Amino acid sequence: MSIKTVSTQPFTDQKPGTSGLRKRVKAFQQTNYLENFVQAIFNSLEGYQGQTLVVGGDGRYYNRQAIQIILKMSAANGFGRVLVGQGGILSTPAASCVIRKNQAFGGIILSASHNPGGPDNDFGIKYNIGNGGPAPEKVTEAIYTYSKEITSYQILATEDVNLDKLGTSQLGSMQVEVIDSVADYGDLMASLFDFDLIRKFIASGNFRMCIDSMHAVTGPYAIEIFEERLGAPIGTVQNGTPLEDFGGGHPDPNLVYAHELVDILYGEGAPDFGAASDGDGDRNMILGRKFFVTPSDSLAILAANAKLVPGYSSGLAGVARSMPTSQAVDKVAAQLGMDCYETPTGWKFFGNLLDAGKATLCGEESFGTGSNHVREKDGLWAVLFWLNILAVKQQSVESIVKEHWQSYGRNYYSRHDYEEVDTEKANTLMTNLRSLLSTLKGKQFGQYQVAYADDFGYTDPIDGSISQKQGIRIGFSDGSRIVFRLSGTGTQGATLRVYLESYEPDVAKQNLDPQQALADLITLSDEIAQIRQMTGREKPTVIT
Ligand code: VG1
Ligand code: CO
Repeated sequence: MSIKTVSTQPFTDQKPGTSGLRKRVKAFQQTNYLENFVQAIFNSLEGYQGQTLVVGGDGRYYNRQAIQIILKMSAANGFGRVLVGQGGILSTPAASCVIRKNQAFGGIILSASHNPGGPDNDFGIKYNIGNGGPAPEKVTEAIYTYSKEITSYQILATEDVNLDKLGTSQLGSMQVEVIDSVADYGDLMASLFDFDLIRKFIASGNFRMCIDSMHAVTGPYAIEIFEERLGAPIGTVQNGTPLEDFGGGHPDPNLVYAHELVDILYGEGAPDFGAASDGDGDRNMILGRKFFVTPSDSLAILAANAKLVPGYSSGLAGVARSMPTSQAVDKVAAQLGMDCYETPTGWKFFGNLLDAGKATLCGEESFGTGSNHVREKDGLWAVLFWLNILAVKQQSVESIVKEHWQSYGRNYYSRHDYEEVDTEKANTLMTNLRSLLSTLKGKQFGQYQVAYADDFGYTDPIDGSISQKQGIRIGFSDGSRIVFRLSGTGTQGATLRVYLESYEPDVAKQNLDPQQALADLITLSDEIAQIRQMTGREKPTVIT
């Protein structure tokens, strides 16, 4: 077994986005493309010789090949040990859990999350640091810099590792340990939630649920946790076998892509509770019988009820949400007298707040919720949190949400996505908006008066790092908002996201369809940003 030094040339497009580097599989299959990026990660790190690295992915097409390359490169670059999930499988939150539990130096997660998989679709890779969370911007920038200067990489010339057999083997002077993908994560969940109570609740027969893993990574996790540990009937988890192309589906848990689950929860004899997760298991969608819980409301409701859950019974240090996420959780924080932080989009911005003990729960409008138990958002954790609350309160999902609105008011919320828009047009739309900002304050549009208009900038309260241009916000005097930003996870053209929010304290007016409640703001967003004209689109591709 010898270490080979292979000469290579840089690619210019290896800049990590909101959550790592995401490209078409075909891009990753170019000679040296993956190798360059992995070497750029290693080149950006210091002090990892002899240390432990965690590697795993969401099981999509190219996962196994990529893992073999990463293992051989880790050995050649001097890591002491790699922990890899069996079959190459580790959900994003489970990888975070394994990094933390084993005090690993860091981890490499292979996923393009909610993007479709298969030979003609997407693949992704990201680096997580020793706290288990996504690398902060200063690390991703260093990786990008190294990727532009790279001239060679190191790899061990050796056979592939058997990823399916649990146990330890030797790769040069590095140990490879194939670990159970679910065990550590399952134990962590059991330590946070009242599994006995949830088991009794499920066994009572008064409660039925359905979990959709969308043929993505959470299948084995959900089967072990819900069916084996909590005793839910076999078949509670549907689409529970991870497939390389997710069965041809789009593993994004929202009302559009998780339609199979939606049809069940809105159909005849619907169960009481439904949930779905995304490709890599960090997102969740929560449904009651004929009832959808918006992710922003879900975060607020978890925060308001945290004391009912053993892992959070002593209260929360604070909460944090990404800027475009609705302000529902702010209301809870104000009432409970805790701090609420507003960060840019992407989980990497929560890491410092969690490490410093300033926030306990965090969330994003994009179906992501999590806590200080790991450093990633966590889909099944959110499902278990809901189950724990339901088991304690013995109420329906709908009545819990409606009671919440009665106490705190309702934040009507919706996101409109315009996918695969021409990149130049999308950039022009944003530039035009930016140049309007200084003229908007105080302007009246129908019933709405602009209270502020800016491009969101964030200064991390812990390390002082600054992130600019994180989304354009237009806030109105009645508390409603429109936010515009371009996606940092797409792989084709640009995706414009328009986030709309209004606040309704009057219980009598809390039962509108959000699209209806937000209709004026939707019209206004087009008037201000000229969306239809600039994108050439009559309507959004996806509304969540
Ligand atoms: C999207 C979401 C963001 C989320 C990110 C990664 O990013 O809006 O909230 O953190 O995906 O989620 P963007 O830049 O496309 O808006 V995941 O589940 O891909 O790891
Ligand atoms: Co994800």
